[in-house]
Amino acid sequence: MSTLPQERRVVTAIPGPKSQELQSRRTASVAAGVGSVMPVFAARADGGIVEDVDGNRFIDFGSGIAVTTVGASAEAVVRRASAQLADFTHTCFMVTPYEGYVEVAEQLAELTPGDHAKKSALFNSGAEAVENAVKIARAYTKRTAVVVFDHGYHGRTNLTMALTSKNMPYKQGFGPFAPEVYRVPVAYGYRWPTGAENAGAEASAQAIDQINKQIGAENVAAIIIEPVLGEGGFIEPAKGFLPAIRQFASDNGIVFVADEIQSGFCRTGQWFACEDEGIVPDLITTAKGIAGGLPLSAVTGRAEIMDAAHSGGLGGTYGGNPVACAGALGAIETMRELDLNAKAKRIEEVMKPRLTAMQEKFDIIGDVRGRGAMIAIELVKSGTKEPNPKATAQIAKACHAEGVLVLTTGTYSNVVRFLPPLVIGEELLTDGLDVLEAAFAAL
Ligand code: PLZ
Repeated sequence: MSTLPQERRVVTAIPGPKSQELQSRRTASVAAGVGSVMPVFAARADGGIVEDVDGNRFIDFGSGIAVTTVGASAEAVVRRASAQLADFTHTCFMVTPYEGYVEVAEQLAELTPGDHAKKSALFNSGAEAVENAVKIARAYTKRTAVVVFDHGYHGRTNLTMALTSKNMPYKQGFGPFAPEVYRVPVAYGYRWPTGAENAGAEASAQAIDQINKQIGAENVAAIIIEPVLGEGGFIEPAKGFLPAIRQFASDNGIVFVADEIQSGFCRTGQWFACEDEGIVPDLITTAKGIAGGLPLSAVTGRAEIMDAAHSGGLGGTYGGNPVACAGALGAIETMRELDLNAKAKRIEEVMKPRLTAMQEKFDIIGDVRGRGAMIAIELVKSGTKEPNPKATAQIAKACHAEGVLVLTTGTYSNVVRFLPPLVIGEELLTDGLDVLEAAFAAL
């Protein structure tokens, strides 16, 4: 860890003068389509703190959208990536391979669920991993259809926009989208019409019925699901839903793909979130937390499926870049050494009771959910389940002004999500929750 003090500190208005100056340069030179949650510019980040150019220190409840699980300047990541930078930055794995790529594939085989033979292919972004999972599943099954779920998010490229459910801001005006993508219901317990206790059985039956009736199971190459739906609002599919869908895929020769890009690598207190219901996916997509902030993603899965794509059919200039691979090996080393799965569970133990107590006090908190360090509250209008995106934006803004970096999410933009780095100190967690509670009290 660097020397960045682990304490919240607000010394200017938010944004401060230096950030404002950078913001005007940004507005003149950066495309308007690229947004930012907060108009403050980062100077340093480490542990549970992001420091801006004006010297404000924010408690990090976002981890750069679930990426800096080990912190944003973890010692092992910096050490290994720096050493690799000095040796060589790039050769292209498709030209002259290098050991780091192979080592990451070996680690993925060991850490992902299931003890079958596994292989991996590495890429740069989450969306690219998901696209490649589809390519591999199609090559293996010689089928074309892909099934995804309500509230699912899989990326911003053309195929992954098609896989993503929410129109604004991800898809509006950017079509036409890739064909042969079909969307079916997911067991969103809090909003399931007949109640959370029925959601698992009813939603899986509906999803399977739609696949059979509208697509034909024999035409489906892949079913892709996030074991905890991230951008959809931290929806944990109700109990029984994932096993039923997994079983249906097995029974029909469909490749079951777990998109663990947001939920993977210790985030939920397991190496992968699908372990909680004993799910063993055929393919798993990972990114984000895998490499301590460096751009890396992977598709890992059953060797016979992974080998179905012909030689030369998968790749890309930068896929599995050596510096990113070194970062991944450093991040995985840190996760093991600091037992970050246990840390994630501890974060849940600290956050959930506080949030549940807030729910009792503030009736606009309709639901508290998630596990490990992937926790969220869903905001509604008092006495209803009507989404409350306005209060959600107000709460986030109030937290930002007090030095707590929170993110929002959800199909209805009414969810405040908490994704702290797993190395965050407990005092910062508690301080951040105090600020959140004060924001609700002031609303
Ligand atoms: N699959 C499950 O969560 C990325 C997106 C933020 P990329 N989620 C954050 C935004 O607004 O762009 C994500 C994910 C799941 C795929 C992706 C895509 O990963 O690395 O952003 O391409």
